[in-house]
Amino acid sequence: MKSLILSAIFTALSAPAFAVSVSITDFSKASYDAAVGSMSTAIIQDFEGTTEMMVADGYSTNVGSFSTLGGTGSGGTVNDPDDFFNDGTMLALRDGNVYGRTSTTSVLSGDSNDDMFLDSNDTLGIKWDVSLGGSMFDRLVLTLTDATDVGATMYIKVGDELLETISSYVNAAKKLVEIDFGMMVSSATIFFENNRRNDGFSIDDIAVSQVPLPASALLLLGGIGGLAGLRRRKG
Ligand SMILES: [Ca+2]
Ligand SMILES: [Ca+2]
Ligand SMILES: [Ca+2]
Ligand SMILES: [Ca+2]
Repeated sequence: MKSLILSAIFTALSAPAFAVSVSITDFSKASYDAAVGSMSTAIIQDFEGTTEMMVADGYSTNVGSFSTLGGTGSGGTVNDPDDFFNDGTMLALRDGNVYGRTSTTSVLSGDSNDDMFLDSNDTLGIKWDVSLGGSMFDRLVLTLTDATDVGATMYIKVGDELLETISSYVNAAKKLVEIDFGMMVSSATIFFENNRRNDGFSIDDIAVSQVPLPASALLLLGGIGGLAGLRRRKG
């Protein structure tokens, strides 16, 4: 009886205490603005201002770092001449139109020069270690373009939890992906995982909803400040 109760407690403790949810809808400026406009502080990464190149695993940005899920891309994406060295072993920052992948930023800004995006580069996919450098967040939005139009199935996971399986999107389909963590977190790992190589996709226009410090943390900071003041007076 006692062990039964204990195992029930352990089960309760090991089960997620919160529910992560994902929603995938068609991207438009209106749908994007509605999703991001409801964030009190949105930390943005649109890859503008970068230049075309392959990026090594752990490519670091203001919203965390990006790595390939492995597999060497060998499709036209990799083999077509472009203005940077590309052997298909890494993710790539790219511009223009790559087999249906384009920046979604130009749709939002109206500026056709906003043409950069992060490309899976025909590898098995993208792993994103989300981080705002220690700040808490509870929700995020990004655009996903040209996924699963040439036969791949994509699994979208947060940690080891499979949230969504997608397949058979049309060429160049632009989707708005919203992930709600259901609680404040300071880090999360998101996988866009293809079951095969050479069905490239891109992500762009990331917005992570930064959560303001809760009142208790502000009180704590106030306490620390108060202590420092006391020390100064003593000294
Ligand atoms: Ca190019
Ligand atoms: Ca395509
Ligand atoms: Ca962009
Ligand atoms: Ca594709």
